[in-house]
Amino acid sequence: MKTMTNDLTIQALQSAVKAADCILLFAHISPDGDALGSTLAMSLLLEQMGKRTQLVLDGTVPGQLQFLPGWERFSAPGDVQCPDNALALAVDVSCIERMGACRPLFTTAAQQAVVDHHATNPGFGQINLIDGKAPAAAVLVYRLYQAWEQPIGKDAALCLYTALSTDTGNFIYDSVNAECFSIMEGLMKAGLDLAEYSRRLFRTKELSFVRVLAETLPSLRVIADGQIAGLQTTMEQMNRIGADPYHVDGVIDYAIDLEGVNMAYYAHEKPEGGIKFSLRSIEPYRIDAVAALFGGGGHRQASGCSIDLPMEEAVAQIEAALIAALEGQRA
Ligand SMILES: [Mn+2]
Repeated sequence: MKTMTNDLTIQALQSAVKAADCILLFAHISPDGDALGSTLAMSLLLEQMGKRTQLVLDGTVPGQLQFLPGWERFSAPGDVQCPDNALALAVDVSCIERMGACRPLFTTAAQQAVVDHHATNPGFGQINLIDGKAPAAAVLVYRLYQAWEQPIGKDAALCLYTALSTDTGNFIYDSVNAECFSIMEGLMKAGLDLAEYSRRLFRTKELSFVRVLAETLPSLRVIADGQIAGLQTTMEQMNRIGADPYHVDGVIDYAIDLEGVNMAYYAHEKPEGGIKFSLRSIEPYRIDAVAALFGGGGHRQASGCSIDLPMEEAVAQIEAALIAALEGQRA
């Protein structure tokens, strides 16, 4: 990685911000809480410093995140004209392909910068503030507030909390460290309404999600002596419910959280045909190599891939690969 997370990078970013007339902020496709929360918190920081910002996104803001202050400010890349002397800043974007249709706009800007926390990020800006150990992009944005001695307002606190809590599974992933809680101390002091927003983020479900779940749970398959569980959803079901693609998010938990399960898959049919798989495993089991077998990727315990076959055949291939992986990894 041709990047460093140090004072020099933060200084270089500050100089680029000062020199720019306008800062275009980019989140990634299929935006999540961290992408949206960190981008919005970054724009609040820059505006507080007297800069003009524009938020750009290829996609829509999920309904469940439409409480984020400023969520409606995201524009489609086609609706944004790149101003002269603009700084393009990608936040939580692990590689340039994750910008989707925003990519030409990003590269057109006078200068490009990246603020991210994916260890695999190649550093696709001229300035790359990347910390692969940070559990969320929000951690880097918080550090910028501190480095640039800017106070955190109530809106920014909500954006940063949303980003940090969603990327850490509500503070339970391996990546959680003491810094998360010192950030939380700062956000609570800034007036974060934790009870209200933790309920919205981690308890409240959209009706379409519960309907997808109700359709999907009867498909539960448990194989390999209870160590592998799988679920599947077809497009016919999705269309009948009127669910959006993001309504499948979180369904995989019902497979991997089953007692005794070490690996899980969730097969959901894509609108254009073929099957998308979400894969999960429990430490010490790894799932990333299984995803890679089918041209996918991700993290050790959370990965994904696609197989362009009908449901039954795709599931048979994944199950065979999971059984082989389970046996290969058994001590
Ligand atoms: Mn993230």
